[in-house]
Amino acid sequence: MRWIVGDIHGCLEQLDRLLETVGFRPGEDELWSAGDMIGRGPDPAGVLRRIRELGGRAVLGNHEIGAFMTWAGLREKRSLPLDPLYAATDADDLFRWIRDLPVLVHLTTERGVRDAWLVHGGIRPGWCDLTAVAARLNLVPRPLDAFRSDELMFAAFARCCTPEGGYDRFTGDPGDCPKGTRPWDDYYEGRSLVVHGHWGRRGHYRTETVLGLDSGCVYGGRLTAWCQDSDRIVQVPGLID
Ligand SMILES: [Mn+2]
Repeated sequence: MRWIVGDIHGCLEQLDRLLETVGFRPGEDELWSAGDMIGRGPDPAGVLRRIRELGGRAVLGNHEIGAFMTWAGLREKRSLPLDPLYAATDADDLFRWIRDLPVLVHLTTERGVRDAWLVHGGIRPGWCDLTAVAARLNLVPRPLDAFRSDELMFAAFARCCTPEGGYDRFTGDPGDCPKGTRPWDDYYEGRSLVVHGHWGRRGHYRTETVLGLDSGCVYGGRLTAWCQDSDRIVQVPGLID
């Protein structure tokens, strides 16, 4: 079974509870994170280690990008909850792993269930050939300046946008998008399912072609996972202050 987990944000206990709830079998089942494994929550290093020890993978979220830029000396430190990660004895190893994570991934399957594209933020208007976009975004090794490319930033940061792909740091409800912008998925015309995180205020939702997995775990909402094989959603309670 392939499980895709929404924004974890350092909530290791909730991740472990979710894995236990779905009966995750290491070595047999496959684990993906929709990005923002870290940031805001209590145990960023623990979450990264857990995902790696289970052979899991992830797409880059904006919090991984920010943390990496800080670690690489390209940005000032902004987030105290990430201090334990920067101080971890295996920080170099964890950040090397983050650096080369993909941004846009086609999760194909031979089991007769629906293919899906996984991205943290969204699909930019005008991206028709997602395979070509993914080839541009998923560079290994990723050059440092690639972290600032317009395409990578959109994929990891956007919520509402203009028809031309302009966006700002809006974090509110989809119905309150700034003037001239709409949720990015309003412009999405592909037929493949897109699975994404990043929009905690929107919560878990699903349309014919889009599946949102960020249900605000770190804000006391829920941690949500989708099983691609069985098309099943499982949720566990989020962080309680
Ligand atoms: Mn995010």
